[in-house]
Formats: sequence, C-alpha cells, structure tokens
Amino acid sequence: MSDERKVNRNKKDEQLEIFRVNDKGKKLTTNQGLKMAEDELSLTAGVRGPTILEDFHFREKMTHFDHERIPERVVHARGFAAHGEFQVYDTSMKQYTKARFLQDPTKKTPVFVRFSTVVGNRGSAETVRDVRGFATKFYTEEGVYDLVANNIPVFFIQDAIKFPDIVHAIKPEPHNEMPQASSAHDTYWDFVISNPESVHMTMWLMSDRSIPRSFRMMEGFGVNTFRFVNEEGKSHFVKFHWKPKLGAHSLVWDEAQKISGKDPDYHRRDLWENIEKGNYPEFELGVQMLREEDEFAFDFDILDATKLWPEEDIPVRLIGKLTLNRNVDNVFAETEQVAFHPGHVVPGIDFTNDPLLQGRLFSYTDTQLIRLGGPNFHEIPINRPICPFHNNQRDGYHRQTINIGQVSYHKNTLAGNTPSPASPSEGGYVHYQEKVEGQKIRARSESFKDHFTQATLFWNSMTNAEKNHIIDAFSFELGKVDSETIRQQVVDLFANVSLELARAFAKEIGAKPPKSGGSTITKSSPALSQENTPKAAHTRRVAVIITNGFNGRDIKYVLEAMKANGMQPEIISETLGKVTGNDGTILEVDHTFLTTDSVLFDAVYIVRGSSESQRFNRQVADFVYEAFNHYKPIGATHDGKGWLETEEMSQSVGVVMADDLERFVAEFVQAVAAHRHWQRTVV
Ligand code: HDE
Repeated sequence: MSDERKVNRNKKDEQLEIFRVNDKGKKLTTNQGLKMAEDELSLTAGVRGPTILEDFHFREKMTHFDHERIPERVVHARGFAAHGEFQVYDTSMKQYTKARFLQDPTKKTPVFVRFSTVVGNRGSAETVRDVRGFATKFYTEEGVYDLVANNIPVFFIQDAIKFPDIVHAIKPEPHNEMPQASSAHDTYWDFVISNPESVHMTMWLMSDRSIPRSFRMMEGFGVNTFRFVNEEGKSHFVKFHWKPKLGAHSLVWDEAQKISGKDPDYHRRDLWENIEKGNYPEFELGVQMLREEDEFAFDFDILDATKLWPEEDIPVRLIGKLTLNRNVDNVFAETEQVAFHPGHVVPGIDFTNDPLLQGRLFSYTDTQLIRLGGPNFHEIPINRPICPFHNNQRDGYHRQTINIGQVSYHKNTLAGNTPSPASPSEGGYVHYQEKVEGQKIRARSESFKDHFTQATLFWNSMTNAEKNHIIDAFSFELGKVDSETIRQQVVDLFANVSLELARAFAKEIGAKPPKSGGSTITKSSPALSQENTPKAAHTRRVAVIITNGFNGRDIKYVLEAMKANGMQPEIISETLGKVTGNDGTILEVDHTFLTTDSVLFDAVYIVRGSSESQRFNRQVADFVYEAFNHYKPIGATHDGKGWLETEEMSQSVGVVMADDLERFVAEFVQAVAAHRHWQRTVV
C-alpha cells in the first residue's frame, strides 16, 4: 500500500481495497488460475508449422485483448480523475437541506472527481478550446450523490431534446471527421446562427474560460437549478459552484495550441504530478440559494440553463471544501468506468422543472447501458455506494452480487415483505411535492426568449485583456469557417451582444461591419472576470535556465526561496545530467531544450552560467522570448541578468532583475503570483 493511500484512507478506499490486485512477483496464470509454463510461443504443429486451435492460452489472451475497448463517452470522452474528500464547514446548512453530508462538519465524505473536455475523442489533446467537465461523486452514508458540473455556468441549449443537435454540430463534421476537438468549423457556427439561445454560452466558449491553465485552476458550476429541501419539507432553489483555492486562470491561445502538440496530456500530467507531490488541489463548494417566493423576481427565468444568477444579486455562500489527495490506481477501472448521473441524489437534494435537467435525468443512465454493457454498472467498484444497497433487482450482464434467498419481489410474505421501503424519518427519499398543472404542449415559456442580455453582461464584465482574447477567439474560429454567409451572420448576430465586439472581429474575418445592433445593457458582474479570482505563486512551474559555472551559493538561495513560496523550479540545461557551480554546487538537470518547451512553464528564471555556446544562446533566446510573448513573468540574476539587459524586453512589466537577492525573490514571487502581465507590449 502506498503511503499516500495509508494517510488518506477513507471508507471508499477500504471498499476498493478488496478489488485491488498486485501482480508483481506472482506466477503467470490463465484467467482460470492455471499456471502457464510459456507465454511467448503459441502452440504449433512443429517449430515452423501452423498454430493449433487447442492453444487455449493463446485464445484466451488474444480474445481478452480483442475485447479490451469499451465505447468512449459520447461527450466528455477525454477525462482524468482523482480521489479525495469533502467536508462541510459548519452546521448552518441544516435549515436548508436535510442532506446529512452537508450538515455535519466532523464528517469527511469520500469523493471521486473526473475532469474532462467535451468534444474531443478519448485520445485528443487536452488544451483545446472547449468546455471542461467537473463531475464529483460523493460517497455519502445516505447513498451516492453526483454533482455533474462544467467549468462554464450556462449551457448551449434550453431543452434537452436539442442536445443531440448541438453535439452533432460541434463534433468533427461527419463527412471527413474533421476538425478534432474544436468548435472552429462551419457546422458549429451554423448551429449558433440558427439557434441564438447558444449566444451566451458561445461568449464563454470564446473567452479564456475554455482554455484553463489547469484542472486545479477552474471554477465549476452545476448549471442546472436544483432544490434543497429541509427536514420540514421547505424548499429553496439552488445553484452549485466550485471555487478553486488557487483561483481561475487560463492559458493564452497560442500557448494552448502549442501545448496540444508538445504535451497533449498537459492537464492530466499537471493534476497527477501535483497530487503525487502533495500539492492537493482544493475547491470550495458554493451555493446560491433562492426562496420559492422569489422564483419570478428576476429578469431571466431561473429554470433557463442559458442564464446564470449574477453573484452580486444572489451571493455565493461557501459551505465546504473538497480536497483531491489521491491518484487512481488504474485509469480504466476507475476513471473510464465511473458512471455519473445528475439523478443520483440524496434526501435533501431535489430537481426543478429546468427542461435541460429533466432530459439529463434520462440520458445518463441510458448512456451507461451501452457504454458499460448492461444494468449492473453500479456494481463496478468505483460506482458502488459505501452504504449497503438492497432491492429486488436481479440478473443482467456481469451481475456480481449473489443475492441469497428465494424472494425477489415486492410485496411478499416469505421475507416479511423486505426489503421494505424506508419512511422519511428512516432516511427514505421522498420527492418534493411541487404542484404542477398544465396542458401537454411542445412550447417554451416567453420568459426563456431573451438570448442577449446576459451575453452582454458577460462582455461588460471582462477586463480589456479578456475582451481582446474574446475578439481573437472569434477571429480565429470564424477564420476557419468556409461559408462566407455563416461568417457574416455570426457578425450580425453578435452585434446584438456588443457592436464593439462584432465590429472588431468582422474586420479580422473580412466580413461587413454590422449595420445595426448594439446593446443598451450596461450592467456588469465583477465575479465573471477571472482577474477577480485569487492569485498565488503556489505550485507555479518555473523554468530555471542554467549551465555550468553559476554562482552556487546565490542560486541555491534563490531556488530554496522559490520552493519556500510553494513554487516548483525545474532545471533546464544544454544536456541532461548535472550542472556544476563555481563553488562546486551540483544541480540535477530535469530537462533539456529538446525535451521540454517554454509553453509548459508559468515563468522563467534565467541564470545562464559560463557557456559561450551559440546553440545555447539561441535556445535561451527562443525560450525566453516565447515566455515573454505569452505575458509570463521573467526573472534574471547573475549572467542571466547580463544577457537580459541587452534585450529589448528588459524594461517591460513582469521582468524582474533586482540585484539584491532578497528583493529579487520578493519581486519575482509577486510577478509569478500575478500569472500574466497583460500591460506588456509583445515583441
Ligand atoms: Fe452531460 N452528458 N448532458 N452535461 N455531462 C454526459 O453521460 C447530457 C450537460 C456533463 O466525467 C453523458 O456518462 C444531456 C450539462 C459532464 O463521466 C451523457 C445534456 C452539464 C459529463 C450526457 C447534458 C453536463 C457529462 C455522456 C443536455 C453541466 C461527464 C457520458 C440536456 C452541468 C461525466 C456520460 C464524466 C456526460 C448527457 C448537458 C456535464 C450523454 C442530454 C448542462 C461533466 O449522458
């Protein structure tokens, strides 16, 4: 058992323990337990003859291999997950919900969280422009609760019946299966102009939110409106939020595209490595709550998933903390087989008539039936509740439970009419008794019809840098659209959000500026800008560019100071091996310029050393200029400072070159915590 597993062991770990198998040091057997004397040679008729059908070992090994793949998720196929725990801060939620895991601050609820992209296939790159999934399974003592969230608070469509349409439109086009994991193509934008309800979400998709720096640095949103129900049966509408302790931060687009090639596993590697190092990602659970009486108090419909609840109007109350503290043992067994469902709830959490949510409640079980091959997916170790489960369901593919006894029906006398329904006081789930009245009709309420106000609210809430990124994203995406009419219609449609925006990207894509449009909405919501989320140097990766002959004492001091501030310095030099300082100090080299790249770091610290190699000089310049042009902090001391002083960028913001080492460290930590220096003029 790894130390990590011992330290963070919880009830779910104990349950999973039974299923863990360590093959190391064991004899090779078939699946029937037969020890095999040979595993590399098929059974043949003569040393040069054909393989014999009798070779059961070959047949078993090959058949198993032939069936190793299961269908990937139809959306959110590319994902990565980790274990952890959730703890509520105090008892104050009791007045809103009877969910026990949200009431007892002494209780640590085991969780499993899977992050994902939506559009790309299971092998696609991770830093593409896309929505990120953020699905959490809480193994509570009252059953499994799934909070199946995204990192964007609104959705493309209002009604689940359109989900196949939006997904078909955004996925690679069917005739040539291009482009992979990207909305930058005709069918997505054709969907947008034909379905203006997607305008708000498209603004988010074109923003920095869709190219997160790390899974550890994204917000999460339940999107749909749920209900909390308390012991007395009183209900509040609720929206769920995850707030990352490290704040919400993004890549820049040029960097994101390059990382897709340099390290397509960038996000999973970041999560995996930080958990391995003990830098456990933390997220606070937030709730926005609304009284039933206030259902109609807003200029949007609270059941419309294309709308958010501005945090300045309905504050987010932080009620507990999620910590991810253990990597999986096996990605297929856990991450691939985990089955989330917004309908997995516990007493105290209930649904609303949000038409998107209603459809989701059907889809998630349905998809597991094909993906996991039958109705017993709840028996797969990662999906099992930690509390016992009893009912009269039986049989089906891959059934593992051996139900004993002759009774498998309700009602019965033979087993004393058990398993018997539990009353609410015994923890039995009772649906909230909402009064519903209406005619059967295929129509949408008028209150869902405004598609632009909140899109403008989002635009108004952005800083200048964020606005420029949105303009650039529209210009890029539409630049990839072949149809001139679609491009023009996108310009005309988004003129309803902001004339400034539509004019700016129209120019870039050779479209006519919009003739009319503009918005009268002036409201903004500071909470929507990532610039207003926490900033920290903690866990930032710093590329330390160094070669032999450096000042050993000083550099050791700076590296230690960086680590003391939670930063992660990594040594990059001309070759792998060691570099030696002028006082004999030795540092292990982590990467060469060949094995890593500027885009994979948050900041650069240039030390250099005594190398005069032309190749080294060129490599340093390329590396540093790229970081500079991605607005990253750059620090230099000693020979590095000498080199940087001769370069054009040395006077720019976010470039730190103080002589005094203590001051240098303080300023560099501050520059790294700021993450990007947008005021800079790139060269
Ligand atoms: Fe999903 N979604 N979704 N979705 N979704 C799936 O279920 C669906 C929606 C989300 O890491 C599927 O197991 C419909 C909103 C996440 O395993 C599928 C609608 C939000 C994940 C499905 C939505 C999400 C999924 C595919 C519109 C944010 C990945 C595989 C009505 C709140 C979970 C699977 C994981 C996965 C259906 C809309 C989040 C097909 C029909 C809104 C994070 O069932």
